[in-house]
Formats: sequence, C-alpha cells, structure tokens
Amino acid sequence: MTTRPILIIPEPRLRKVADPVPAIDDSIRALTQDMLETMYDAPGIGLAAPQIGVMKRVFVMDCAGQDDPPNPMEIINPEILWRSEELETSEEGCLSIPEIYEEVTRPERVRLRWLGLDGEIHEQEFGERWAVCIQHEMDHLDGKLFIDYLGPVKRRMIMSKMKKLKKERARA
Ligand code: GNR
Ligand code: NI
Repeated sequence: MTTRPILIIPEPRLRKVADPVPAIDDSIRALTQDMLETMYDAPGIGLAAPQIGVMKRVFVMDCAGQDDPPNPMEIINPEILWRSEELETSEEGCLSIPEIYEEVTRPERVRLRWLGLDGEIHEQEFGERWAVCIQHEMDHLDGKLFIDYLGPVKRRMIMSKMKKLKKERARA
C-alpha cells in the first residue's frame, strides 16, 4: 500500500469527466487500497480517483463518526438513482482545495447504485454526511468542484489563493 500525491487546483485533470471501469481486477483493488490510505493519511472523509490523477469512475469514503468503528467503502461506477426534494446546507472542504471551507446546498438524501469490489451491484439510500460526501465525490468524477456552487467573486478569490499556494509549495 502507498499514499499518492493529491492534485490541487488549478489542474486540468480535476476538470475532466472520468471513464467507467469495465471490470474489477487487481489494478482496481490496488487503486482503492491506495486511495483509502491516501484519504486516511490526509485526513479526509472521501477521495475520488481524479484527485490522484486517475481518470476512472472510482471513489472511496469513510464518514463514520469519531466514536464509531471505521467504515471504509469502495465505490465504482456510481449512479445517483434518486435525490430528495429536501435540501440541506453544510460546510464543505476539499483535499484538492486546501484550507477553504464554504457552505454548499444540496439534496439532503440520495439513493446510490454502485459496483462493489465484490463484483456485485449495490443499492442504498444515504443521508447526513454520507449524502454530502457522495454528491461531492460524484461531482469530482464529472470534473465538477464545490467552488462551482459559489458566486463568481468568491470563486475567483479562491482560485487566486490556490495559484499562490501551489507556487509556494513548488518553491518549498
Ligand atoms: O475530507 C473531506 N471532507 C468533506 C467535508 C465536507 C464535504 C465534503 C468533504 S469531502 C473531503 C475530501 C475530498 O476532497 N473529497 O473529494
Ligand atoms: Ni473533494
């Protein structure tokens, strides 16, 4: 197992649509293992493959509470089957947009269908943090970021901050 570097905006790969996975094989098992290790190390509650430069429709997440046992999930070729009409606003962050936290409004609950590492199709309804995380990760697979939901002034300010941060990191 290995951690992999997380890409930071501006980065063209974070703006591309990722490709479906044709079948579960050892490369997908190794990828999800590396992604979970990278996510826990960051630390984060989710990580999508494009964030480590792999353009596949894969994400991992663990939204278990501090006092709950770990609950890592590997999600392949996800599809949102249903979104609740009820919306919920919560503060989001992104490992590809470090140190920025902003409120985003999304459907409160979603029903997800995905391919598991077990090769089976799964279907489940999620709410709370899981629903936020799923929608955030699904966006990554379509080249979308949470800052796209903000106004243009805020978004431009964040973009210039990230350009500066990347330059500083490149020099360090
Ligand atoms: O670690 C993460 N926390 C988080 C908090 C609120 C809403 C979404 C997230 S996902 C983020 C990790 C990440 O960037 N996943 O793509
Ligand atoms: Ni993110």
